[in-house]
Amino acid sequence: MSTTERTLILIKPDGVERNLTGEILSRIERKGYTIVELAMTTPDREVLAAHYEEHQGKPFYEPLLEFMSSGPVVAAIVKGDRVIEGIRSLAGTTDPTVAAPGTIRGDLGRDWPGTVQKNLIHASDSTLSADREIEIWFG
Ligand code: RTP
Ligand code: MG
Repeated sequence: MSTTERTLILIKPDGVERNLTGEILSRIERKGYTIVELAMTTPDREVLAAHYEEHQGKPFYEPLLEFMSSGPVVAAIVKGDRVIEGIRSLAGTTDPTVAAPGTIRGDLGRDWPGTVQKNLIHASDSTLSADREIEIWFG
């Protein structure tokens, strides 16, 4: 049985603004995963509302959409063996303050008072979300 998967990653506006695009993509490539599509865009509300559908109504939803549309993001489709789980692991846990050292968020993420929005990277969390998110960002 093949375990090759595709996942959607976003380098969030804080990552692009801090010139960490190369560093983050490099970590993904060094792990052995392959970037198969790559785009830079400042997402509009419609794309973000679709992407963050599951979080609609939560207290952090509006600030999150505001932040995510505040500047360019890099979107990529990444391919590899068990890549969905693998990149979630590379990214580290949501809050960069407590994300494990060695992870993207743990090594590079900063503590922004009152929020964990600025955590550099998004990565799909299941095959279902990967398919859904790839469709949203790359059609
Ligand atoms: P992601 O979807 O971005 O990979 O991150 P995640 O699974 O680790 O986090 P999730 O719970 O899905 O939340 C999505 C994004 O919303 C922001 N967030 N802010 N309490 C808060 O202020 C809060 N909680 C979540 C983060 O940017 C998070 O990555
Ligand atoms: Mg999530």
